[in-house]
Amino acid sequence: MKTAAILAAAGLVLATAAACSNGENDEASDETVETVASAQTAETTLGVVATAAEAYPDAAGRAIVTVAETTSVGFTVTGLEPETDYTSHLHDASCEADPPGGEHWLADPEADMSEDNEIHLHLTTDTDGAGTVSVQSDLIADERVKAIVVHLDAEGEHTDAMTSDRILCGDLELE
Ligand SMILES: [Cu+2]
Repeated sequence: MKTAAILAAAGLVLATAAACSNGENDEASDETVETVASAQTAETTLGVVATAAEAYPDAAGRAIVTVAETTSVGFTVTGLEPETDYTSHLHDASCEADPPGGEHWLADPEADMSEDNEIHLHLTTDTDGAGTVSVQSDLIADERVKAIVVHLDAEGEHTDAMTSDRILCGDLELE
C-alpha cells in the first residue's frame, strides 16, 4: 500500500507539472512545491573589443538582463555604423576571454547552437548609429551567462561562432 501511495503521489505531481507547463490550470498547484526563481537583474556597460577599436572608436552601450519567470534582455548602443544590422547574444565567458565573451550561452548545454537554444537580439541602428532593443525569452538565463556581445550581423550559417565580427562586450554576473 505504501508503494501504491507513493506512485499515486508521483502521478499527481507529473500531472500537475504538465498542467502548469501548458498554462491551463493550477488548481492542483498546492500539491507541489512552487519553484519560481526569484527575480534578479544584472547590468553592464558595453565596451569595444580590441579588434574593433580602430573601426568603432566611439562605440559604447549599456545592457540590462532581468531573470524571473522569463528572461528579459535589453541594451542601448551608440557610435555604431548608421542604418546597419547587428546581432547580440548572451555569451558564456567574460570579455577578458579570447575571443571576448567566448561562445554563445546555450540554455541546454547538451544541445546544439540554434536560435531556439540561445538568447538573441537583432538591432538596426538609426541614422546616427544608435539603437535600442529588447527581447523577452522563455529561456532562463543562469550563472553560466558571463557576457553579452554585440556582433556585426552574421552572414551565412548561424552555427558560425562569429569570432571575428565582435564589436561590443559587457560582463554579466547572474546567480
Ligand atoms: Cu554572440
